[in-house]
Amino acid sequence: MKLTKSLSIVARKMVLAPSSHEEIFEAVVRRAKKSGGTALLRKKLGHMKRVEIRKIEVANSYVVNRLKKIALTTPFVRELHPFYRELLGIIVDLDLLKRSLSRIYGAASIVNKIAKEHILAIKKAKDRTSMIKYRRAYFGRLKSILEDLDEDFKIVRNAQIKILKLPDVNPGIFSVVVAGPPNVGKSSLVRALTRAKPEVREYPFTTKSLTVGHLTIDSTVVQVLDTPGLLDRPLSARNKIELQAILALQHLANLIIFMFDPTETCGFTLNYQVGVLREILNSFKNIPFIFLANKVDIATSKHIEKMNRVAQELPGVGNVLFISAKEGINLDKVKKIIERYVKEREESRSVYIS
Ligand SMILES: Nc1nc2c(ncn2[C@@H]2O[C@H](COP(=O)(O)OP(=O)(O)OP(=O)(O)O)[C@@H](O)[C@H]2O)c(=O)[nH]1
Ligand SMILES: [Mg+2]
Repeated sequence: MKLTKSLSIVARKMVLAPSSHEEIFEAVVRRAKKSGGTALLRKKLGHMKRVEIRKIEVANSYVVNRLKKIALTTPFVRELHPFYRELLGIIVDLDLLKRSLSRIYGAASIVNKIAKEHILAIKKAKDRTSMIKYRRAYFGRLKSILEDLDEDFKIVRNAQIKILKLPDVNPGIFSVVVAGPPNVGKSSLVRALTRAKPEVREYPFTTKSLTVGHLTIDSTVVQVLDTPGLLDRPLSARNKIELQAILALQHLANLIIFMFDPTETCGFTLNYQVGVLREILNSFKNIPFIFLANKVDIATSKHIEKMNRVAQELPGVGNVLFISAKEGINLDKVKKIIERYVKEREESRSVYIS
C-alpha cells in the first residue's frame, strides 16, 4: 500500500475504532442472540450444544473480524508518503498509535483462542447447565478483553479521525504553496484562485491546518495549498501549527508564493514580515518564489513605496506584485505567473524524457 497518490482512497476504507468497547460488545450480543434461537426450550442435548457453539462462533467471528479490520485498515505509518508521515507525526503520537493498533490486533488472536477453548468445553459438556456456564464464561472473558482495549480504541479512533481530516494532496502533481506571516490574506488568495474555502477572519492564526485547492492551467491540474501563518523564528522554535506549513514547503512545493501585507493591518510590521521571509528563503533555496503584496485596495502610496524599497533591498526578491485577494486585483497576473512555472517544468521534463 504505497501512498504516493491519494490518501482519501485509503482513508475512506478505514474501519473506525468504536468510541467504547460497549459498542462492539452490544453488537456481538445482538448477533449471538439472533443466531441461537430459544435453546432452552429445545429438548435434545446435541441440538442445544450446536446452538451454544453457534453463539460463540458468531460472536467470535464478528469480534475477530472487526478488531483485525480496525488494525489493518488504518494506514501503516511507515508506508505513508513522507509528507503524510511527518504531518501525522506532528498531530498524532505515532508510537502510541502503533502500540494500540498492535494491541487491538493481538486481542483478536486472544479472543479466537478463548473461543476455541470454550467451544471445546461445550462439546465435552454433559449437561445443559455446564454448556450455559461455558458460553457465559466466554462472553464474560470477551467483555473484559474488550474493556481492556478501551484506551486503545480511543487512541486509534482519535488518530483515524485526524487522518480523515488530513488534506487530500497528491504529492505527485505541481504544487503551489502559499506562505507568509499570519493574517496577510493567504486564505483569501486560495479562496480567490480555487474552489477551496479555507476560513478567512480578521484576526491572525485563523488557519490551523493545511487546505488544498485546485487550479487548472490548460489541461494541467495544479494544487494550491493554504498554510498557517508563520512567525519570525527558527525551525526549532516553530509550533505544531507552523510546522504543517513548513512540511508543505519541504515536501510539496514546486513554487512558493510568499505574501506580504504592506498595509500592516495584519498586525505585523513590514520589517517583521521580512524577518519571516528571510528564514523561509534560507531554508528553501532551491524552490522558486513569487512575492505578492496583498491588500493593494487599501494600501496608500506610502505603503507601496516602502514595500518596493524593502523588496529591492532584499537579496533574491527584487520585484513584488501588488494584488488584492479580496477585490480580485491582479489575480489574473498571479495565474499567468503560475502558468509560466508549470509550463517551464513540463518543458524541462519533456526535454529530460526525450
Ligand atoms: N482590504 C483587504 N483585506 C484583505 C485582503 N485579503 C485579505 N484581507 C483581510 O485580511 C484578513 C485576513 O485574511 P485571511 O485570508 O484570513 O489571512 P491569512 O493570511 O489566511 O490569515 P491566517 O490564516 O490567520 O494566517 C481578513 O479580514 C481578510 O478579509 C485584501 O486583498 N484586501
Ligand atoms: Mg489563513
